[in-house]
Amino acid sequence: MNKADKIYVAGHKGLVGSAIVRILLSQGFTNIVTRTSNELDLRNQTAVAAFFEKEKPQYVFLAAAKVGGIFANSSAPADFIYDNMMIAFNVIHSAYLSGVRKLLFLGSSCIYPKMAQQPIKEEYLLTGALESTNEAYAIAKISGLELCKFYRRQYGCDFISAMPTNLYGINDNFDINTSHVLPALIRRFHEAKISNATEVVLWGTGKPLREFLYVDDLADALLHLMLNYSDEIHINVGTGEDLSINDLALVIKEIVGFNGALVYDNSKPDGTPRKLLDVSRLSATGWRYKTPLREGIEKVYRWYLKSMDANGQSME
Ligand code: GFB
Repeated sequence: MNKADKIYVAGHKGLVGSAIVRILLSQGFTNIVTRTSNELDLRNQTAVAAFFEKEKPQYVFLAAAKVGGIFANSSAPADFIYDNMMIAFNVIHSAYLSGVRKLLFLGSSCIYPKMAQQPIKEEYLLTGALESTNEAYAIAKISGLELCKFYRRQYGCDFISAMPTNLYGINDNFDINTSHVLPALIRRFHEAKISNATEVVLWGTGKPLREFLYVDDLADALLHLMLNYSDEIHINVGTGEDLSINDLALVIKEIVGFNGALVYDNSKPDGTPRKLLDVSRLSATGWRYKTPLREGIEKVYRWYLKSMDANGQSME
């Protein structure tokens, strides 16, 4: 990939897409094409085909998706399967038709079988029942991964897939209902601190284990894979370490400076008990994550304090 090659980052305003743009700019890639969802609805096949025909990008990072935490996924499954299936199929097919040199598609660790052996190897995909709370999202993402594989097999497309673990970072979604756990807890503990609340309510039991990768480390891995990896099977991207939701909450509680109690609302789902990725395939290519969890959370909280208003909305 040359510095002047045209690179389309689909989903450039999101957590992952904005991190990909940051690293491309920092590495001197100057020809980056982006479109907001108002400018280009990736669910619209005709509009996507016309965009690719006109722009003819040489490389594509497909980071656009409808994403959300366990509550968002379980409350809007039809939207999650339809939007993510249409985005994946439209972009991947148009990339093939317009002769894109290389495309990177993003899965997610939550699409592995709910009770997969831990740590999860890439080969475990499609070997067991899915986690019910995000089955819709998982089927759409699995379809995207398989599409990349079959377009490589039949048409020789250099389309690769990465499988990131749970992500966090600046420019995340902090909405109390639709966000993932880490940003949700930053907001909950912050609001509890400034309102002198005596307790913070968390969902589930706090027992599930989760692995968290700082989003700029993910972006570094994705660029590394775009430059160095070309094969059918997807690649896990994570830290190889996990912790319980309760332990995560205690770290965030301390960083934010909240001194009240933690209370668990067992009426809310725990989701899958564990989804630790086996990252040995990625490690074998020479990549390793850089940002320790505590350092990453401190970075996000500093960003949150200067960037978010009282309603958890970005002021940028
Ligand atoms: O991050 P999260 O929503 O998604 O939930 P998953 C992780 C764990 O944190 C669950 C608990 O056990 C939640 O019950 N939790 C505790 C909370 N308090 C909260 C809270 O205030 N908000 C949230 N959101 N969780 C997602 C998939 O699963 O993983 C998505 O549903 C996506 O499709 C994502 O792939 C990466 O890690 O359980």
